[in-house]
Amino acid sequence: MTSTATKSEYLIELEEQFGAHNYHPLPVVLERGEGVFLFDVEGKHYYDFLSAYSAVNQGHCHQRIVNALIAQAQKLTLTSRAFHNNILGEYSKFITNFFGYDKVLPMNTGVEGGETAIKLARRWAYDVKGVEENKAKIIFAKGNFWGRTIAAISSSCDPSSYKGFGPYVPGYELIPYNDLQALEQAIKDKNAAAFMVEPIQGEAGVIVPSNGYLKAVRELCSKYNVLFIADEVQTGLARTGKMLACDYENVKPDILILGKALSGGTMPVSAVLANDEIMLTIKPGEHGSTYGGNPLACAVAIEALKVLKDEKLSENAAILGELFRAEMDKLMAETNVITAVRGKGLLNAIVIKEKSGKTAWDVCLDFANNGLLAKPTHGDIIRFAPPLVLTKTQLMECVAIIRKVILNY
Ligand code: IF1
Repeated sequence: MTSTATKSEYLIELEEQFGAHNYHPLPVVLERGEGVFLFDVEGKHYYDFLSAYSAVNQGHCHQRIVNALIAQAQKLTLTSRAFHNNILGEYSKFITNFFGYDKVLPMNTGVEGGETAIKLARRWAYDVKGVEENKAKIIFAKGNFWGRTIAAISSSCDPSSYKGFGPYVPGYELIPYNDLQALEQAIKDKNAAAFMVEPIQGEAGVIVPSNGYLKAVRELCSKYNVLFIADEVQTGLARTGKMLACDYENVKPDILILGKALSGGTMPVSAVLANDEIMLTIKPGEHGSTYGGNPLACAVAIEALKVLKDEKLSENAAILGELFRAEMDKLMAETNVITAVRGKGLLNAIVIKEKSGKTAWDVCLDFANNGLLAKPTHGDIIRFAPPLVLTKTQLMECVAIIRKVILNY
């Protein structure tokens, strides 16, 4: 560390020099989190408006979740699934009751949840629907994002995700999002196993489908005997103002994928939920993971789900979300910098018009200087997804920061 470099500059340089260059973070080095706040190594504090991509819906270092983590870590952390552990059964009962499914298959990351859902759908297609071996087709919506593995990028339309990583996984078909005619056309195929879709597309830029879309997806999938897989890794767990985004239309997917906030940001925990007809098609030895269903994850996930309910975080997200979008709409009317405001609950985005060479990235740098952390995506979109423990007073402080930066832009 040279004498002129700040602590942040030094730590960023270490990452640059010794870490792979697969991310382009804002130049902020964080060392502590508490509720809606993050603190950098220079002691400056920020409102977190990303929430680790919706993994910390319950707020940073939630006391109850951290306590559950510590208590379990002192007893037993991992046994693998070669043996039983005393928490997995309780957790399985808890989460299946919570969401109303027969069974859960525990995994770690969101992308593993997606992968598991697709394996289940293919197996179900062969064993139950009667699709000819190796012919099963999985349908996705264009603009989907479900992770970075080869299986996940094989369904991507974003060259920065897939380009240069081929060959890709076969048996996929892409249709436009929010297009029921295209869906019906695709799932009429006797080989169609499943339609996997985000109730709101996150990475695509918080794209909210038309009212009634999910209900119609449910009806079409039932009509043609095709599984409806909901990727609620980002939209689930109170983020959009309901426990699940699918709850807005009272629809129950055949396979539900959860991740991120299932651990309140403490460790990777994901889950795939389905009823017996689907889940029991996978037999012992046919799928799994060393860490999947580990006692630490199970203990943490139970507490993380209880916190969402006890603290009424979906209700808070719904109320504050309305207020936030109303404030952003007002701001959009006052300036020509914002061209769109969209979202549901506390999963929102604004679109920024490029102005004299300045972009959404510059806006986010300015937000950071003013004490608010948000990340641009696709060049001109800024996502706003604070922890759901945010209060109305805090939200209005954040609105003031956003206003100040945008009006000075
Ligand atoms: C990155 C965005 C969020 C997801 C949905 C599955 C996964 C994700 C709907 C996979 C992951 C991430 C990962 C992160 C960026 C990010 C993201 F910017 F791409 F859109 F959340 F906002 N399904 N989303 O959004 O979960 O395996 O990562 O646990 O840098 O790749 P994972």
